[in-house]
Amino acid sequence: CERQDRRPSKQRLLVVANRLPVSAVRKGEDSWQLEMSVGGLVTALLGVKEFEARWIGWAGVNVPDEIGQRALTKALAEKRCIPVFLDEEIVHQYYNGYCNNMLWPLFHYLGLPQEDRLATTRSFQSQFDAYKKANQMFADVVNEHYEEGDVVWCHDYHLMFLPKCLKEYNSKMKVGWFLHTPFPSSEIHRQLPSRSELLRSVLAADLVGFHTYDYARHFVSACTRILGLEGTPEGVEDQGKLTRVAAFPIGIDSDRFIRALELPQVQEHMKELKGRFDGRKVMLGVDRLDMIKGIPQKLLAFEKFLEENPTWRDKVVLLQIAVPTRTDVPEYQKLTSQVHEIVGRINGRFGTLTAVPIHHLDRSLDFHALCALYAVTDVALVTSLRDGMNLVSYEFVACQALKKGVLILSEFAGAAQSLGAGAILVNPWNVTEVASSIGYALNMPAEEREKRHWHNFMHVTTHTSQEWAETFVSELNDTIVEAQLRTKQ
Ligand code: ADQ
Repeated sequence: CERQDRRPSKQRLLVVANRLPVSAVRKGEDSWQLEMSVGGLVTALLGVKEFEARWIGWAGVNVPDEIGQRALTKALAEKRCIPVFLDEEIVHQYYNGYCNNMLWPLFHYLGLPQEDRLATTRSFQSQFDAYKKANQMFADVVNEHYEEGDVVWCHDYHLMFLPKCLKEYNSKMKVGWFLHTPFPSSEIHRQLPSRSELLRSVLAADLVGFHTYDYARHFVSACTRILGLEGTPEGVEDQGKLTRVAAFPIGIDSDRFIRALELPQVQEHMKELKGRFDGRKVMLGVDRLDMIKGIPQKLLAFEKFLEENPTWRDKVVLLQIAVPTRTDVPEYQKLTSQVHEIVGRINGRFGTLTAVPIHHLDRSLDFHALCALYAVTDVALVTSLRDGMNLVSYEFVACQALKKGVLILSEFAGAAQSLGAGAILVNPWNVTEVASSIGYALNMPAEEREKRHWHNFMHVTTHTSQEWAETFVSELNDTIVEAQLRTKQ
């Protein structure tokens, strides 16, 4: 019994991300309903089981009153979540403005905001001020809950200012920062008016991580070209302080998907889907409805394929599941209308009284329905214009042990570097190339499909989200020990 008490407890991990993994819906003055959110970060961090993890983030709602805040804090505590309360004005300027209108498009090579460039340039300073203020509010909450020895893991482009704020509170805090989007070429990053301040704030972290070696290299060259600092094989050095920079490719909890395929409710879904699409090959797209995912480009390629291959018209169906995101942003509303218009046109051109070539759903699917869909799919189409990694491609591979379907994957997704040998890589901007890849995938001999599938399956099942999180945190611990040794020398 005594021995059990002395057993080392799990290391405490404070995961700080803009959004908590749950969304809160108010049901009364002091009652809240919590729902799991959909997204890559949530999927990845579900795998963090080796640590005693707590999440710190915004719950996605404005809670101006104290009664509501107290009740929500209590409800979230049961899920090991700690809220940061942001008011509407801050959310508008920091989240909708600086994060989603400025950093998100820029980091995905879509340039500075398209709509009214001058107005955006004018509002830049107030948005950046709100960004810094919001990051400071996150830092305040982290500081309040921090205990000595904790590891603080900051996530994504929303929180680039956070490492600096945290180190100002406590220079001994172990701080890591990980970017889930691409980090663009330094030539793109240098367009940002706040380019230097952001880089310096990130460099306050002990360890900085990216999905791919290319993104890490872009970051280091932004630091050398814009800040004039020295890049070393380990990272970036500034006046004797080294910030480690490295690639940590994310993965999924592949066992969770593989196990789910055995569940009766998933088998039931699969049976229904097989019956519904009997005699037709199933193609699948699962994306958030975001411009980076290249959904219109995917649809145009499918249209071209149907145009050029009349014999396939009643033998193939494309199921496109698109979860709406950022629905209050005009550019996203425009994207939704554009997608609906293309789907309508294609179904009008190639549909019959009994069947349409595209089934498009504007909503998320529950986990079991998603697994069943992945499992019955013959060809998955991931055509992101840019994507930090893309976990949908991993999830599809994990569910394909029986079918050994084909993955068509954008060369601009980080996943192209890990699944490139098994997938058919395409340039999503080249509609002709994607259309002919669809034909190639649908006609691929079983032997080639099997070979490609096993290559990817091996990768997906050995490079999991759990391994990703453990590697990042142990690297962060090691980095700190090495830094302490260097100071002593
Ligand atoms: P996302 O842009 O959200 O993530 P992705 O990596 O593909 O993209 O993850 C999406 C997640 O949401 C997947 O787990 C998927 O199952 C789920 N999802 C998407 N559409 C869904 C739907 N209609 N119904 C149900 N579930 C759905 C960001 C970056 C990525 C990076 C991840 C993780 O943009 O490049 O891979 O973070 O770092």
